[in-house]
Amino acid sequence: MKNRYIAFACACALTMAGCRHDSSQIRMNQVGFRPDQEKTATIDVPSPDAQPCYVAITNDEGELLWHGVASETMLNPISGKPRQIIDFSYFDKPGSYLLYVDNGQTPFTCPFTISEHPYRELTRKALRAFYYQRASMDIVEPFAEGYERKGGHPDNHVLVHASAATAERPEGTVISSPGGWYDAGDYNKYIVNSGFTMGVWLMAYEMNKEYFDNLALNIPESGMPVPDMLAEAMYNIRWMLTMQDKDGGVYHKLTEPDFEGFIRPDECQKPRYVVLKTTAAALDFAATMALAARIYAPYESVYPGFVEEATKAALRAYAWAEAHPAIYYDQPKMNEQFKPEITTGAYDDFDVRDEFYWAATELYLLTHDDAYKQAAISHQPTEYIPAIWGNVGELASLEWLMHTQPIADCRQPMANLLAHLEPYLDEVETSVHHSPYGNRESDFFWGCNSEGCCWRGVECLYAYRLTGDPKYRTAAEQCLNYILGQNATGYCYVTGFGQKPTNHPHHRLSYSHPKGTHPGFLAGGPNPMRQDAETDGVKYPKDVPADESYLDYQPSYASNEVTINWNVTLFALTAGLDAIE
Ligand code: G3I
Ligand code: 9MR
Repeated sequence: MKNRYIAFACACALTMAGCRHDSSQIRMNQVGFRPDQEKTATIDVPSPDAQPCYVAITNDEGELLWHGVASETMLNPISGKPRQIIDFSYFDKPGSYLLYVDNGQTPFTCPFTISEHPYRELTRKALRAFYYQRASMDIVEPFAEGYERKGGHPDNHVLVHASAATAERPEGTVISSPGGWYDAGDYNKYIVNSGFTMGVWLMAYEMNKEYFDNLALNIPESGMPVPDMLAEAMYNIRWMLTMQDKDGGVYHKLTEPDFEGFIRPDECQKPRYVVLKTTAAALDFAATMALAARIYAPYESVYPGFVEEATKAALRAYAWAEAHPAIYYDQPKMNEQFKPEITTGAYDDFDVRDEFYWAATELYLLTHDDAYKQAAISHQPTEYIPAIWGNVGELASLEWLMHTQPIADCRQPMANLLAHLEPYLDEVETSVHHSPYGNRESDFFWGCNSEGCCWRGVECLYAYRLTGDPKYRTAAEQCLNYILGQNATGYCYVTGFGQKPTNHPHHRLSYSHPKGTHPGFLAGGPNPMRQDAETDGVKYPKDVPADESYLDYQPSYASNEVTINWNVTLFALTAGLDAIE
């Protein structure tokens, strides 16, 4: 073994310069590492009995800087594919390097970098993605950074759909509901998903206030006496406020009857409607406005009257929900009763206890009215479910943990968060991704890169903030490593980043723009349900494993769309890590 090793070390030095780059067999974070961050890579090996590979690190000139041996071979529990882990954490010198691997086939190299703030630009681009998503306005230089376009969907002539008709606003009434962000790859605007997105957004601000106060985004509002990150959010919050009816109820979404074609926003001509006021929309709206009233309180001079307006809107929406506690968005049923039929995204939710829990929590934190505290406690769920657009209870639990001592009657003390995370952290040492994510079939579904991976990383950041235990910071970084390349497909799932980035997202703005794919967007990720299979030529490889059921192919909306609720978890993770001094 010793002789072979010496021979290998010599071979490295001799053959480095001529060695081919091949990141397809090395799966690692393609954006970069902090100097004192744990650094690992996953390598494909030809068989389950492959001997540990010899590895080395050189500079771009081929100078040998480090060498070592990979782990024993492990099998991916989902695909059975043999992998080894390289741990080069000890190597901590900032710079650009090559990782050299001899896995018994053709030796190959993969570039990587070490720097003080490797996630700063990714955070900035992930936030700027929301500027690109703005409806109703031109995207112009110098803010567009190469992706300028004419605005579309002024949404100043929006029709009240029959499902939302009232005596004061009968069917066909024209209202104005401009602004806000397009939800995703489509051009519609949805209150439920907007509410969840604003919750994660403003909670991320609260956790990393100083960081975001100093993060310049080059948006039109840059330079105002308000953090760019809050100015960007206000563009969507102001739209949300226009979705509240006179009775306090909130329209579920603003939408064309069926999805628009893959054309530019300024080419779109379909009529747009506000539809059915629902309990979930009212409660997500109430939580958003109560949270926003707290967060923007210091900026009354920039947004005069906003705090009072948001507070009143939140109280009215919550009261409407109490008076209408079970109005659910059931699109097929709505279409049986009302025309035109609506076939766009549903964001349907038939259990609103979690929305009552979140809205009451935010109203308690804003007003300190004990009635809302009692309401929150009465709607607390008994099990700990990771927050997604349709289950927002964890947002409330994290707010209680961050803003009050775990109150005796708040049945979800700190222990629940840590108990929820522990089984995933226990998987890292035997994970072929060296990550607390991606090791079980149930990790893969529509939007899992966000709702599974990024959000698990954000949960770890909350655990780190609440306990100070560095293992949670490491776990959050391991989740980000997965997103940025240490995964079963080898993709860096963020557009514009890495050697093998997502390049063809299901995104009308990218597809219809002469410059194509916009940077900073997180792709949904592997989804074995494959709801888009056979539509528009979407064909998955036969017998593809769950963790590889991903197509970097524009028509694949079930694995390759981009959305606001996914991007907010991406920057909540990257900013939360980048903000740690
Ligand atoms: O959470 C369960 C998981 O526990 C289970 O193991 C898994 C497999 O059965 O399913 C998971 O639920 C999935 C859910 O996404 C996860 O959030 C559902 O199957 C899946 O149908 C659901 O898909 C939603 C999709 O619309 C279809 O309704 C996505 O969440 C949602 O992000 C997506 O939203 C669309 C909008 O409607 C329109 N705009 C684009 C946007 C993104 O594609
Ligand atoms: O583009 C739509 C995407 O935003 C949605 O998430 C997805 C599922 O609702 O639907 C997409 O629209 C497709 C439609 O469902 C089927 N015909 C092709 C449309 C464009 O891919």
